[in-house]
Amino acid sequence: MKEFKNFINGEFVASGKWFDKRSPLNSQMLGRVAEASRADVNAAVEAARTALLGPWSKLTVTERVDLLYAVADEINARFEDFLAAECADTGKPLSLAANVDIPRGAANFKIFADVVKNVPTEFFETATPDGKGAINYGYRTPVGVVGVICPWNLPLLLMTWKVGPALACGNTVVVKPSEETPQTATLLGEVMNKVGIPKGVYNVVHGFGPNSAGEFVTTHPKVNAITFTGETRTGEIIMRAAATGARPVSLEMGGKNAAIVFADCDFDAAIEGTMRSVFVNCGQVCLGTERVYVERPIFDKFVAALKVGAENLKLGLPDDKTTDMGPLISKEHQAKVLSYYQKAEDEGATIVTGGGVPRMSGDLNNGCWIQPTIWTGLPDTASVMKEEVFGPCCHISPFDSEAEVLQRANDNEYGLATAIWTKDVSRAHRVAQKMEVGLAWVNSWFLRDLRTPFGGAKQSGIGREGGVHSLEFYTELKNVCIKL
Ligand code: NAD
Ligand code: 6OD
Repeated sequence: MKEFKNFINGEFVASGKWFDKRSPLNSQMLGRVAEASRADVNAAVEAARTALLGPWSKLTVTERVDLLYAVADEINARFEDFLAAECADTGKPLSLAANVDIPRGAANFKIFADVVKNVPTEFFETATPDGKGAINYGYRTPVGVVGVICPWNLPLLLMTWKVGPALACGNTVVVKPSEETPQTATLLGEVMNKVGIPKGVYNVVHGFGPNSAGEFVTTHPKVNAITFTGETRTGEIIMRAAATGARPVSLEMGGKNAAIVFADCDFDAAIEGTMRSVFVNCGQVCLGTERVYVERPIFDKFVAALKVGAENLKLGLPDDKTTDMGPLISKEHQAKVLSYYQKAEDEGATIVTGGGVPRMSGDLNNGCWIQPTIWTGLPDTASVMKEEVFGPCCHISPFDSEAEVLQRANDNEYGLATAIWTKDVSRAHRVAQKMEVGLAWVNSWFLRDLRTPFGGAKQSGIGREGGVHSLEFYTELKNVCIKL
């Protein structure tokens, strides 16, 4: 039986309590995971603090960024190991993880190494009454030990999206991966040791949220800042924990994203993009579309085309090259998504396709499979129009005017992302600017440039990460004023 241990001060450790990690494909045991005790978390924070003040702080910026480049190169050298671990934990297709999760896991170290190496701070000359003047310059220092709390949907990508900039800025980290996806964060410990990252700079503690590693990390007084990705309700709890000690938080949280498809769009591109934004990763992407608004003249044609696309998706094993979609992450999440499928039906939806659990072969029937699902006919007040499902499903509604669709699309407590499909450039800008979101894509979806600000509006998040914006969270910016 495989064992996934905590990684504390450069050592793989377990203190006695274990929990099971099962495959989402068939619920078979994949291995057991060491649950970090409070003492383990204390040890991880202590190791991080010692490294922060010790060897990590002694490196020059060039030495530090060279090490982060080596981390990225070593992830790429062990590409197949990371790929196998990520697909085993999540059940996602190899083709997806090989193109998105693992390359981005490596790139997240390089981009932030480059930012830290190349981005200057500010400088001002100030006039003084004696005529001699003063100069001011900005000087960045690390915030300290950063607690990194991660979700399960893109485990390596989302964890390194935070660990990359944190380390580049000279911080040390204590990472709490999702209990559903322990493997790639653990494997990264081997990479850190191999390339010579000093002990204690990168620590991993496994476990759950309340009364477990998540709570122990976020309430620890020597964790100086907390960066979190996950559900909005969890983010609220973490924000409350961070209030003790007035510690900064960066929160990347849930969404209920709308796509807006105008009649003048490139129809095939809009269908291709919406297929991805609804169904990729089995709908488990925070940026994913769950509400589709289509201008009335092309509504019927759009619904028919998306139905064909959804019905052609092949559900299957990660290593089958013809697989388009894997299972949901867990039985618990499958039950949650199915409860929304039931609510949609109870609230009067027309089920265009899907709506249940597919028949699989053999022991796959014990897995967390779900049918790609499309609804029409619901009012904007229905549960699946308001609440995040986080599954491979969407509702499609017709609209008649730009003003109407803007009002309806914005009428939601979340504000993460949107995708706007139109050939009218002026309208594209107008609508993108009026959407109450952190990320607006026009004629595309999830097209990423890692130098750009990433984050959510309203209940989808607090703060922006990406490029220079990450420096705002992962450093203290000090002003040094020198009287000449
Ligand atoms: P989750 O909130 O259930 O869990 C996220 C992490 O928080 C896990 O590691 C969990 O163990 C930990 N946790 C739970 N309770 C905690 C507590 N009380 N104290 C400390 N830690 C705690 O989220 P999830 O189910 O893993 O992920 C899915 C959610 O994440 C969706 O809502 C999705 O939209 C969101 N998400 C957002 C983004 C973004 O960039 N905005 C990206 C990916 C996922
Ligand atoms: O691309 C990214 O940097 C990012 N944070 C993606 C988030 C996807 C959510 O599931």
